[in-house]
Amino acid sequence: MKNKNTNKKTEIIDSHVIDNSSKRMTTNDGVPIHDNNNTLKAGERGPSLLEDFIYQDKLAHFDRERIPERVVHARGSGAHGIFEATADISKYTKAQFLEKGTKTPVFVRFSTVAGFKGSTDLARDVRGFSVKFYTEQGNYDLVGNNIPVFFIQDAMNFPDVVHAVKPEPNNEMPQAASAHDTFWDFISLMPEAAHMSLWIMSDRAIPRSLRMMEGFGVHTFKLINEKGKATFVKFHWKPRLGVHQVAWQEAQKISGYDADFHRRDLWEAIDKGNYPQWDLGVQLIPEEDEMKFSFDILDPTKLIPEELVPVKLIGTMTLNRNPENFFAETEQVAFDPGRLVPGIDFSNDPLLQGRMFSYADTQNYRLGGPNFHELPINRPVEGKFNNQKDGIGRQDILKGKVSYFPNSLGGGCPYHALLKGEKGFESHNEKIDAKKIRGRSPSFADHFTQARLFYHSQTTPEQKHIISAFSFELSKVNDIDVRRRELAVLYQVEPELAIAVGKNLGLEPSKTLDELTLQFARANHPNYPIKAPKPEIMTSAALSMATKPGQGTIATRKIAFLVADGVSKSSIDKLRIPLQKEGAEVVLVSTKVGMLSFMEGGQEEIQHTYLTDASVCFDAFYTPAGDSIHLLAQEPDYIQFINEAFRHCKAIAFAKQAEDLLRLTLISAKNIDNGIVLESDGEIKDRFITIMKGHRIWERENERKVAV
Ligand code: HDD
Repeated sequence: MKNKNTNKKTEIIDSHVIDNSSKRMTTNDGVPIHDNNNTLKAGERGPSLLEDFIYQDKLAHFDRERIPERVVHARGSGAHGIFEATADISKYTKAQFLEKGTKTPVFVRFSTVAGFKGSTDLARDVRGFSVKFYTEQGNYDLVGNNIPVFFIQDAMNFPDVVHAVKPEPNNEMPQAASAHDTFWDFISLMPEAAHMSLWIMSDRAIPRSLRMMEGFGVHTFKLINEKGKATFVKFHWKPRLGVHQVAWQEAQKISGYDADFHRRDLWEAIDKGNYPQWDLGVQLIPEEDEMKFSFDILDPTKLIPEELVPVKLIGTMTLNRNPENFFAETEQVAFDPGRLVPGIDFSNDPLLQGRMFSYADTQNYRLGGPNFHELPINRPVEGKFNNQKDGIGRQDILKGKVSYFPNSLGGGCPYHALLKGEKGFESHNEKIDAKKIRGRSPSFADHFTQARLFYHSQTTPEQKHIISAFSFELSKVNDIDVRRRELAVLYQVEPELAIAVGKNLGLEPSKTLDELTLQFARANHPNYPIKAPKPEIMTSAALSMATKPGQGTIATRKIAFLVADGVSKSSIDKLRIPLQKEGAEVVLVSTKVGMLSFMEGGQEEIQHTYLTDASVCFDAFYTPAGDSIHLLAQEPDYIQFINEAFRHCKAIAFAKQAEDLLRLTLISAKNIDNGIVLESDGEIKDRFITIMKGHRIWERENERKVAV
């Protein structure tokens, strides 16, 4: 589908789009090219000639096609959209784009952190959730993640955590994976990482879709109102499609079948007009309440439980347009949490403070110089006016002879707001009276209470997945001391968790932290371990994916109808029509591409087959009636589809006539459950939809020792 959704920002993009159709080929200088197949040679069998500027023009550009990939978050997918502010929060902020009713163009980039640019989408990893708001008062970037806390408290440790998780320097292995020695060596020595390591070992780290994950600004920021008063704020993105995951075994298989699974899903959804939406929420904390909690709100390894400060929804973001060109837009977009618009300010979170340097610095390197703001994707919608000039790749043509301030020759322009009694960005007038110190606040020293809160807030299946994930990762660690050290950390979070993981490693967890871990912790907090303050709450429903609101929809979920020639069209439509009414996507999977013949006569085109597609890429399954069932009985990949669906706790429906096929699968009378929806028990439709809304049939896991 052609990009039809336009806004002030996409108009800028569109003005740079080149359309080659019906154009004659030229060199970069616009010279028409006569022959693009042959180099210029001295004779038919002779050497090539240096004067072949057409060849040189082509190759010199090709030789420079690659730019450095992002040092982290290299793998990403982007989309354009619109943010609409829906609530009046003028009491708290003067930010123009947050004024109720204001619509602001956005560009969003989702990413994985550790893998290279070409790595799988399905890595167990944090997902980046970066939003560039092209506001009337300049660009504002909310550069967050799908996990509300971070591994480390101080930006000084950022290169270290990244080096630890990236492939090991001697052999460049493993790709896009944290299951290796260096990562767990680092994590086990940094007790502050305990909280985030639980999140990353939870299902949050393997989303079903980029459209089905939450986003968080992570740090505490400040909103500033007209009077200059500050209110602390945490930002949340709440997906309208609920928060869903894939199973780890599925993730590994999907990586083989379709390493672009998330990228494709986002692209196709937008292309089909299924525009994903998120509500923007804020947790507002009056300045006076800064020290009110049992944790420090400036510590990025802590979240503010929604039970303590509810999330107020203030706007909605809709992604409604795919990029025209991946490189020009998704690759060249330059995010920077260190640049603000009036109405928003930083807090003193030491991780956030450190980020202010890193992003602009990395863009200068990655995008080759200081003019990356002029790339179409990065240009502010109302333009930029200052005396900065020249530099590599400069595109703007500054008029006149004045490029300094103050000036009289240019009429004093561009003027700064103050001179004309207008308003520009003003930093919050915070009073600071302190001694310089290279160290950490004692209020940052409790590393386990919130990790425990997170673990205790999970449902039983979710806890099982966490145990499985730690067991998987630590089994891949070769150094036994690292395994032991991490188990000791887990014991501090929750003894049961450590014991369960330890069983899978054949180790008994130590009840006390390893000496080396203590030594590092004491370097930051000399009296470590401290007595942790009493937490306000012991569990928080908002931390579990299973109990999230908005889970009750099956819109855009993919349901495989398993067919072959001779299938009954009426049996298909009996379920296809009601599922489509719910917004779900029905995909016919057959034995071959081309035309599928129906039992009743007539045909339909098939794009998906047992050869090209895999069970793990779908959410639910239905085998309709018809003569097709004889063919399916002889199709091992069909049986594999059903067995995998069963293994991964998904809903599977059978038309009455197809129920016989069950005999060939792992599903027996003994293990049949309410996720196996049989027509012989009555109308399928309602039961199937209800089961799908629950996402998975978790009871199936109870039968197994190790979770999916
Ligand atoms: Fe970062 C990229 C998110 C801490 C340094 N970061 C980057 C991206 C996201 C985040 C989503 C990808 C942006 C894009 O799509 O282009 N980073 C976070 C979050 C953090 C965080 C949520 C903590 C709460 N980051 C962080 C620290 C530093 C950096 C402490 C350095 C001091 N991050 C970078 C970077 C990157 C980056 C090296 C790599 C590519 C880029 O900036 O543009 O500068």
